[in-house]
Amino acid sequence: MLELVLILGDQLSEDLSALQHVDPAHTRVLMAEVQSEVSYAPHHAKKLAFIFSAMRHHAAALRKKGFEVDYVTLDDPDNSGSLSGELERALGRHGQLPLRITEPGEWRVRAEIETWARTQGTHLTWLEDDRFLCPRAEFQRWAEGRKSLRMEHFYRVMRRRHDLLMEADEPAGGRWNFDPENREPLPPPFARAPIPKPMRFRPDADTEAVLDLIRRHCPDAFGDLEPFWFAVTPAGAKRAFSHFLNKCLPLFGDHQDAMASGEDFVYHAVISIYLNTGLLDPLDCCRAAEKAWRDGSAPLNAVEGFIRQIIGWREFVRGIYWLAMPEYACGNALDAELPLPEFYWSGDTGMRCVAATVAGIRRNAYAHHIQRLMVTGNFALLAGLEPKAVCDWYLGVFADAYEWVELPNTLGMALHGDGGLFASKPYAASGRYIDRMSDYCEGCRYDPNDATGDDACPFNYLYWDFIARHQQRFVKHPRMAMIYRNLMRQKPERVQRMRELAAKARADLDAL
Ligand code: FAD
Ligand code: DLZ
Ligand code: SF4
Repeated sequence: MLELVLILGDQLSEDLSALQHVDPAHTRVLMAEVQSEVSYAPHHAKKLAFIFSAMRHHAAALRKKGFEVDYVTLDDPDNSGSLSGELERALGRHGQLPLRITEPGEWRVRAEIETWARTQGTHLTWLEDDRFLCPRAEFQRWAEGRKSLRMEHFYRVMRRRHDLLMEADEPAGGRWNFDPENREPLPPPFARAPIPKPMRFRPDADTEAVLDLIRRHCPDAFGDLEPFWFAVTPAGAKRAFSHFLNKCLPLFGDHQDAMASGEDFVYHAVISIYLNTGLLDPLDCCRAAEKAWRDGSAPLNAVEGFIRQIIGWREFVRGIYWLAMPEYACGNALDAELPLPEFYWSGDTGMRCVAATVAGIRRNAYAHHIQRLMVTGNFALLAGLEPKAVCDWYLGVFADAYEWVELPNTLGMALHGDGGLFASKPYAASGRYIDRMSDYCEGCRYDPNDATGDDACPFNYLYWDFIARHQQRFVKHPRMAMIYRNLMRQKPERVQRMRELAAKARADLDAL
């Protein structure tokens, strides 16, 4: 009997669960470029091009394996504009078929398909997405009955389960976590070797066709479409990852939290776009990094830091997402309500750290973790930007953004909008943190050491205003006690001045 398999734009693994144990002769694969997925978030032009080009290359690879693939392009005059519309059209072509789908990454997409299948009376089989190491039900069991959900506890379970960096039952090097050794700023440019850039790929004819499609269909998409340099096949993604292993991993650990002008990537792997679409496998990447340590080509603090991000944070935030959705998306625990300033799109602000981060995002559809958390995220938290607007921005502008990973990171980790479901206290920081971890403040029109003068760094007075504004909520928090003691020690006139500056800034953020 024939079955229809829908493959979504982030399900581009050849061994996807929906394609396991199926006979190509009895399967029709459906892949569709649709307007509803293009416009549910303000996607970066490079993200759209990446997804469509990778989808087209994947369709070609499946055809080579003997699958018959219905591939609907955005140019198709009969394109219905939505995933459910394309499912309906597919049944029109092939007659009533049962449908197999690997669980989508977003609640929204699952709900759309489920509703459609119910109304159509189509038999629907969901398959677990086994590209993740921790099945959803298993995370739920792990979370059940726990007073607090902490990544560190989950991470240890995952290390043991997958036997990564273990010496018998003990963590390699005698510690589970080398985080304190991941916080070195970069030496100045004259005192460091040039930082290797991520591997770049020249667009082939299929990618060129997609670039042309994006120019025509999405002329107003945010960000620079070109130069387009992402890999769009598993083979390309593997080369990009090997390049990271050889060139960047050894220094990734020390400088994981560092930021620098002119360095959009520092020593980061730039593989989330590939992991999240299935062009790379997370466990393969972790095993390769572990091998680099065992072979002596990368230090333990780098390899542990890298593996922690993947089997720890990446799996953990996905577990949180499915545990807490759909209510999770509405969280606004701190009652933040300001609209997103225009400079999140244009980068047009005197705050050099923000301007540099947004300029990098416009170029690459990428910013590394600390830029996302401590620059754009921290500003949004301190200023009190409305979480929904901030989350929509994050979901659109990053090429690796899908809600399962974007939402817990943005709403939970950066904005504390979930009230601290998994981050015990907000990641709020003043300009001094940015000054310590970057060179952005040199040459900024604001002074990172000033919180009250005309040139005071906005992060400084917004920080103290945030602390004061949320005093009732956080004053009893044991890990914030010192901060509140610090607030009390400051002269009332100084606090008042900072709060006035904050009120003025919050009334017109685009003037900053
Ligand atoms: P590296 O720093 O080299 O890390 C290696 C890998 O670890 C990454 O590729 C990624 O798969 C994983 N990883 C690292 N940190 C996290 C994390 N906190 N959560 C999940 N996986 C992690 N990551 C996304 O993939 N998509 C998003 O939409 C996304 N949105 C974010 C929003 C905010 C506000 C913050 C603070 C973080 C967000 N992250 C997101 C996590 C992280 O910033 C990116 O995964 C990382 O910057 C990707 O770049 P990289 O491949 O160079 O990562
Ligand atoms: C992100 C995205 C975009 C922009 N376009 C498509 C598309 O046209 N067709 C498709 O199947 N998938 C697309 N995607 C990825 C989906 O949005 C993704 O599968 C869901 O966000 C679930 O993670
Ligand atoms: Fe950013 Fe403040 Fe430093 Fe300017 S002084 S770069 S605004 S932290």
